[in-house]
Amino acid sequence: MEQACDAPRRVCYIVSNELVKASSLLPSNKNRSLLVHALVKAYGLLDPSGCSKGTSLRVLRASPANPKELAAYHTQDYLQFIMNPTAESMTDDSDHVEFGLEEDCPPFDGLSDYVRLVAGGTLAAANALREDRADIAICWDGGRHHARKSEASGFCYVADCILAILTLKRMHRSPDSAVWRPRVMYLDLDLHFSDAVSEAFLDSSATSLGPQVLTLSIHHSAPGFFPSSPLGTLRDRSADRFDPFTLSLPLDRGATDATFARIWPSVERVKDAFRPEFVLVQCGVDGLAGDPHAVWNWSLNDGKGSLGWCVDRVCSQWGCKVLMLGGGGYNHPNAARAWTYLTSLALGRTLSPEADIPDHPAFPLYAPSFTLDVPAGNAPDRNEDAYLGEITEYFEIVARSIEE
Ligand code: V1P
Ligand code: ZN
Repeated sequence: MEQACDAPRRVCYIVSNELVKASSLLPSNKNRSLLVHALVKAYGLLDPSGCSKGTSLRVLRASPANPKELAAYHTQDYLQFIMNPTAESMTDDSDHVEFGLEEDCPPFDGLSDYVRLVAGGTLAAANALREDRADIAICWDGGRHHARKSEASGFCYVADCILAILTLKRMHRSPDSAVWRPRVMYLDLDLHFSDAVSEAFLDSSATSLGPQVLTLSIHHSAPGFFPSSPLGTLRDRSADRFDPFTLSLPLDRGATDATFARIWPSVERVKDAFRPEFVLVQCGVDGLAGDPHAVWNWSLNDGKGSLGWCVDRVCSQWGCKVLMLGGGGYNHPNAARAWTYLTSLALGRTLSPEADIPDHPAFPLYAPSFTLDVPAGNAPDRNEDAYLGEITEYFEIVARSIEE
């Protein structure tokens, strides 16, 4: 069962056998990529014939990013190391520790292909938007928001979000020779704070030409919860170095659709103040109910405030070009459900949450519901009304300072 959507849109979806193979080796998410793209295909979402009126779809292959593209952010030392991790370099010296290739980010067979293909996939999506070949571009294998210039961190080896923002913000000369400096909003919905992306653009707005990038991360924050960073808290607006273009919206345990519905007007208030041309949405799905983190209690498609509702607002109401990336999500069948459902929203072919999962080789993994919904559970929502009111006031003041 599908609902039609009339808004004309050109959607571009990034996938290739090489990308799926490489992503499926990621130690934190083994085989997730296979499951995700298999479910998207099983619903026929990539069949051009299934497009509703006014929507077109292009499936783009991800080709590996070249060294110059990676060096737009990463250091040569880091690239050289992760592109050639030999047994000796991993054991003989402490470089792998310096570059973060331990604990959360162990080296793995296929790492260099993985890095090149994920960056290549996200950049193909960003370039399709930048060159006005698409209105919405999707790369579910991207969204690696913890990787730094010269350090892998939190299951992230390549800073594809940052590379995409750098691409989207690049100056453009239009046919009439006017210079265009697009504004890019980065909205991160992952359970974890987007530390590396937020740090990369902190204070970058202080140029005479005005700010070009605004980052807003909605995430769980608590002592000891990864990643610990002062930037991930509700930051003191009166502090000397407060940057209204680097924003955090921390939520407590148990966040439900009702909490997201309550904070969403603040997100849109900031968006309206900043007036971005491009929005990059990091759609990490580890805040959904059923994720092994068991921190938030967010639904995929129960209605207002659900992840699907929020992403649909961005795609349908914001009037921006949208880059949708993946991120965290450790209940792999639920990640596949979520990104399939979000793909259907982007295509204006919203799948019914009650839709039966189509028969395909991974079908048994969708037991016991065999449907596309990810409903909330029973955990209590610890985000109190007073705190959410404080958030509303805080973001109203921030939005005014953005408008100044
Ligand atoms: O908590 C930590 C570090 C390890 N230090 C001692 C503290 N790391 C987390 C990393 C979570 C990364 C999330 C990535 C994303 O944002 C998407 C891009 O979702 C961590 C966790 C955890 N539950 O927070 N590492 C591990 N679990 C882990 C578990 C088993 C084996 C290796 C790492
Ligand atoms: Zn996460």
